[in-house]
Amino acid sequence: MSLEAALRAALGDAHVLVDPELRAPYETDWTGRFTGKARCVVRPADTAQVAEVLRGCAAEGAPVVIQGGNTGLVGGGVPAGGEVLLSLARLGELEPVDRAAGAVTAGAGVRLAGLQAHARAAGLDFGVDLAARSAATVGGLVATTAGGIHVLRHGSMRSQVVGVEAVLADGTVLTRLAGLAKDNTGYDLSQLLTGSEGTLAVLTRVRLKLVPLAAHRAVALVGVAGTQQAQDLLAVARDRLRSLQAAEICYADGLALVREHNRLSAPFAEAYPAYAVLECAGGTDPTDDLLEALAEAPAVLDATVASDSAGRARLWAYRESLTEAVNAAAVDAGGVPVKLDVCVPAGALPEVVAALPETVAGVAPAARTIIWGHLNEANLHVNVLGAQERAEQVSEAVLRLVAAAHGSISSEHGVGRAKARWLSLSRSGAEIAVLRRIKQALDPAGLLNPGVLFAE
Ligand code: 2HG
Ligand code: ZN
Repeated sequence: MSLEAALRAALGDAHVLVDPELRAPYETDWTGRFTGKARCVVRPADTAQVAEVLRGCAAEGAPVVIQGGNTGLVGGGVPAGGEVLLSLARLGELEPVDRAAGAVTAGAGVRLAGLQAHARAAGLDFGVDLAARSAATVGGLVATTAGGIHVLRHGSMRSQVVGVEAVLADGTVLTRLAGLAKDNTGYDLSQLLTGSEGTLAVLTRVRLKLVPLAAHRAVALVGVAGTQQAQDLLAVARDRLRSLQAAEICYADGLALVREHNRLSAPFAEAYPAYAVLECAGGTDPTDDLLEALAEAPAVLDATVASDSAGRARLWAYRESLTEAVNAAAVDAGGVPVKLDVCVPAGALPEVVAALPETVAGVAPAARTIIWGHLNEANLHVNVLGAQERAEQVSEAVLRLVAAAHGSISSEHGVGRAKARWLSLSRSGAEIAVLRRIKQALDPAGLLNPGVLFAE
């Protein structure tokens, strides 16, 4: 029996897609930059079916690429060519919130927005939030250690994961979902698989910690003179605002793109070189505290604050629409953006931001570099327009600049295929040797996400 026939017998005809038209939506990433043909797309319904798929693929030595919501930005969830594409979208089961533990168990295919709504209905919240919330799935968020806008307060995905269920490449199911607050019984497999980008196992269910639900929120959009001033503002906000949960930065060029794409009015009478978005949340209304902190921060050139939900969404839109606005601008110009996600030491942030446009121009003179990011973590999203043909050179130049500043070549999007060849800029030879030994131990035939994390 062919692998496809075995997969059909296991999953049903409707969930093994071989028709090119049906496969197509799975074969290209959201930005249009990464694309490849899958041998077939399989859509298992539960852990047992995932195990059957992996046993079948292992028997034939067929490589597998794993996909959640297909919102990844480093090509880690789309085929390079010829793999079985394992979509976890149907693993959408959400267990009732465990109020005693303050935790919930979710299937890999549960969407972030669904998880948030589920937690909120039980009077709790989920600690991670990001703009792709309506499509990004829990499995992918764990696999890439996604960060987002609330890392300042709650940490990244890694801090939320207290247990996982996963299937190894040979079909073995590992279930560790108890999520005990203290559990000191050897290597922590849940944390090992968190951030492993589908290279070690397929996550099928995860146990996630929940956080208190804040009844009140306030958001400020602040015009500042530059990166250093935004950091000065952040220092005041962190000192004074225990309710601070987000601190973001974008610049005049990015804001102009967003305004054009979303037809938004200017937030202030004047344009400023940089903009910070601050968000506070708590059990009591944080608006007055936020206003006082802004009044005490000399870096503030102008500010607007919103406490009601429509007003907060209006201010967040200037920051959260950047990805879509940049993509639209790239598509209008007949291309796709080159996207890099990096982290630098906080003290190096102003100089790295200042050096980036010139660094890019050195290898792609006609390119436009749009930067934004998570101010508190000094996590920059470097988006380059008009450099599709020079993507490798641009990536190399930016990542070398970041490495020279003692930063990381991947902050929260993962290494994927996009950055695999530059892994050695962030990890030593000794470390990479250990990573490869772990890969070899869990996936000896190298069937899971080949080309992701480790260049082939
Ligand atoms: C964000 O923070 C996301 O906006 C996406 O991580 C970043 O599109 C990007 O480069
Ligand atoms: Zn981000």
